[in-house]
Amino acid sequence: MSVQSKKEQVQALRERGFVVVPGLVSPERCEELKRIGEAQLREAAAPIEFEADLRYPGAPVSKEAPGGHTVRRLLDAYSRHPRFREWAASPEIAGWMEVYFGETPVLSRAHHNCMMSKHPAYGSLTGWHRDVRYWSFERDDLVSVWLALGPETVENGGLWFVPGSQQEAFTSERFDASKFFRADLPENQAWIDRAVSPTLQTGDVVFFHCNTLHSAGQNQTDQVKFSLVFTYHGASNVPLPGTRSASLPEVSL
Ligand SMILES: O=C(O)CCC(=O)C(=O)O
Repeated sequence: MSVQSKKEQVQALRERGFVVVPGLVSPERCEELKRIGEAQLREAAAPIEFEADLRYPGAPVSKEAPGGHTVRRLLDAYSRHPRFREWAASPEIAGWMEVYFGETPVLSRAHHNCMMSKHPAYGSLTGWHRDVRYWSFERDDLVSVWLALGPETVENGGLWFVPGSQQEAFTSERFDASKFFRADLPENQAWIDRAVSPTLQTGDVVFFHCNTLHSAGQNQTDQVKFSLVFTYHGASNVPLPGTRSASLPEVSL
């Protein structure tokens, strides 16, 4: 398979709503990032989002229930460790985002900005959604970068994406009260039927648009899955004042 140029990758993202760039990060660097994540998981270093906070299907019903302290996200990865920060603001990511946005890229610390951990027991599944559902910017044009720190497959709860869904103007009735895309509607099911789950190897990166419908299953293996995830927007697309999106200082690349 021929290697796509950055411009081709950006074009693929525009057309399909996501693009996988294989082997962008070396196995050694991934191993180091994963080890930091494992250590921080052991220390349960705050800020943390627990599975029991969200209670998606498969999650413990409360922090007091068995598995109640299963971590879903080590939050504010940017501030957690210099190695996380280096990746988030690395020249390869800054360069990629500049090609996409055509202006100075900015890292949002209010969204994603986390080490995702999906645990074999008590790790939940995430229904169909658009990330932008709770985000507030002048324009719905943000891109997230998902770095796989180990293999990601359907078995261990890898991501599913609906190609082309980022361009569709779905009305609000197509989503439930929590803004999940309703799988019970036949017209939605027709979209969901097109979903694909790209298998990721260690060091592969998925770039995906904030409007792309995606979901992920539970982890059916016996290993915790780690992924480092950051979100970017163009400098002119500012977070709306007073919203959660504007709640943390941003990082201009
Ligand atoms: O890994 C998962 O369960 C899905 C994560 C996701 O889609 C999200 O955080 O927006």
